[in-house]
Amino acid sequence: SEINLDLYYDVLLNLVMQAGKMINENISSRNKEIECKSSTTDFVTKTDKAVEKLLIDNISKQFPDHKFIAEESYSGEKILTDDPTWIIDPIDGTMNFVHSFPHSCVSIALFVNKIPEIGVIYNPTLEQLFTARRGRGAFLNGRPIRVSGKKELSEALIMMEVGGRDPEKRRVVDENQKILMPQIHGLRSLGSAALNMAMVACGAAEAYFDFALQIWDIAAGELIITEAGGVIMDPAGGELQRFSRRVLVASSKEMAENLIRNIVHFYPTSSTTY
Ligand code: LIP
Repeated sequence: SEINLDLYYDVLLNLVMQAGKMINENISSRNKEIECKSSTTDFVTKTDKAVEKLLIDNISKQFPDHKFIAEESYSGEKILTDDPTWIIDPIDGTMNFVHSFPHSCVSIALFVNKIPEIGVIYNPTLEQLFTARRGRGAFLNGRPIRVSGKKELSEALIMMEVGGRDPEKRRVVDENQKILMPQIHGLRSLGSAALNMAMVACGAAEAYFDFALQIWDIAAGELIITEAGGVIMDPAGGELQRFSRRVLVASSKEMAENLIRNIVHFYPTSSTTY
C-alpha cells in the first residue's frame, strides 16, 4: 500500500503518549515484575512487554504490511529490508525504570527503504518529547533543537555509559575515563542510549559513544541527531553500521574526529549485554 508518513507519524505520537502513561503509572511501583534476560544486569519488566505489545498490536492492525524490529520480540535477524520497518525499544533505560530513576524513555524509529523517516524519543517522567522527520528538523516538545556545534574536547561534556561486568569491557571503559577526564569539561551517563543521544542533539552535551548497544537503542536517535545538525558514525570512524552495536554521535565532525583520535575500542563478540 501507499506510503503515508504524515499518517504514520500521527498514529505513532498518539501511541507514544499512551506508552508514556504506562511508564509513568509503573515507574514508582516497588513491584515491577522483573525478569533477567541475557545477564544479571539485563532486565525486562511487565511494562516493557506491555508497551511493546501496545505499539506492535496497534501499528500492525492499521498497517498490516509493516515490519518490526523490537527489543522484547526480536528474532535475532540482522536484516533491515526496504519495507516500512518500525524499530522499537519499549523502555530504553530499563535499569533506571527498575530503580525508579527518572531517565527512561520509549524510543521508536520508522525506516522506509532503509532510510530513517521518523524518530521519536519520549521520557514521560520528565515530559521530554524528542521528535524528528527526515528533512524537517528535530524538536523537543515542539521547539526546534540544534547541536552545540562545539569542536574541541577542552570545551566538551561527553557522555558514555560506565556499566558492564565483562572484564575486557570494564578495561576499555576505565581506560576511556582515564584518557578523557583530564581533557574535557566533564563526563555524564544517563543510563539510556536514546536519552544520551537526545542530550547531544539538543546541545546539552557534545558527544556520546558506546560499544555494546542494539539497533533499537539508537534507531530513533540517528534521525534526531542528524536533523539537529550533528554527526553519527562508527566510534572508530567511518559510516555507522546499524547492527554493529557501536555508535558515536557528536556536536560536529571535528568533535567526532577528536574523540576518535583519543578513545580505545571494544568490539562485542556476543549478543549479550556486557
Ligand atoms: C540499555 C541502554 C544503555 C546501555 C545498555 C542497554 P535497555 O538499553 O540504553 O544505555 O548501556 O547496554 O542497551 O536494555 O534499557 O533498552
